[in-house]
Order: sequence, then structure tokens, then C-alpha cells
Amino acid sequence: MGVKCGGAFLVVVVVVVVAASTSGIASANKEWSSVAGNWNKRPRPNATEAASKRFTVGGDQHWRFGFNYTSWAVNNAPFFLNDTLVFKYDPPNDTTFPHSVYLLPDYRSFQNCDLRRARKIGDVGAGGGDGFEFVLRRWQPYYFACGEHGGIHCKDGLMKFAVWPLIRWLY
Ligand SMILES: [Cu+2]
Repeated sequence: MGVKCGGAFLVVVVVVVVAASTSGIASANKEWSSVAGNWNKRPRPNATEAASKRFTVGGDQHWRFGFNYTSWAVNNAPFFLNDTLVFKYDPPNDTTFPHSVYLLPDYRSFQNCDLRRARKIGDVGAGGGDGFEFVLRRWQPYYFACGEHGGIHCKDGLMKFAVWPLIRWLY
């Protein structure tokens, strides 16, 4: 009897924990879907795709003014933990705008291209040649933006995108 009750209790706890974490993820995803597109509708990769991937941000457009990086991120999703983003952009010269890469601290600053609390991960010279790498090491939203011209590149140049890497073993 005691064992049976204990077992039942354990099952209830597990169910509650699973329900709580599932609804938490679901509501987070619901909010997130407005940023990153059809989060819940992405195809589940199979086991042969288990290795980490490298993405050149913007593809052959690299990191430049006027390319829609939100669309790029949606089209290249899903991203997983330990996937690598490669940022490529020319160092300052006579013919191209300088660019840079910052991480914005939250969704609000991302929406507003507010760089005040941003953390620089690539300065204007960092994207030359083969570019620089950024590995998505944590299960968290990452908000990337160009920091040049006081947020104008982010706002008007569409040089921003958000990524929330998935945990591979869940899929
Ligand atoms: Cu820029």
C-alpha cells in the first residue's frame, strides 16, 4: 500500500513537472514565434543531421546594410546549441560602410535597436577575410545587431536578427 501510494505520488509529480515545463516552453515559443517565424512548425531533423553546423550569416550576402537578416534567420532555422555563426564583412575602406556585431541584452532593446547595454562581439575590423565565429553555446535567445551609425544600420539597414538555439537531444 505504502509503495503503491508512493508510486502514484511520484507519477503525479512527474506529470506536473512535465506539464509545467511544456507549457512554459510553449508560451515562450508563442512569444518567440513573432520574432523568428514558425518555431513550432519546423521540420525535425533526423539523426544523420546530428553534427553541429556552420552558418555564414547572410549567406553569400555576408553582413551588409539592407539585407533582411530576420528572413535569413527564419529561412535557415532551426539553429541548435553549439552551431556556429560566421560573420563576414569588409573592414572599413573607401567604398563600404563599416559594420560591427553586437549582442543586445533583451527583446525590447532588440526591437528598438537600443545599443546602450549591448555587448560588442565583433568590431569594425573583425569581419574581414574568413570573418569571425560565434558559437551558440547557451539555451537562450541571442539578439544580434550591427552597432554602426548609432543603431541606423540595425533599424533602417535591417542588420539584426534573433536566434534561440534548440537542444538537439529534444528533437
Ligand atoms: Cu552595419
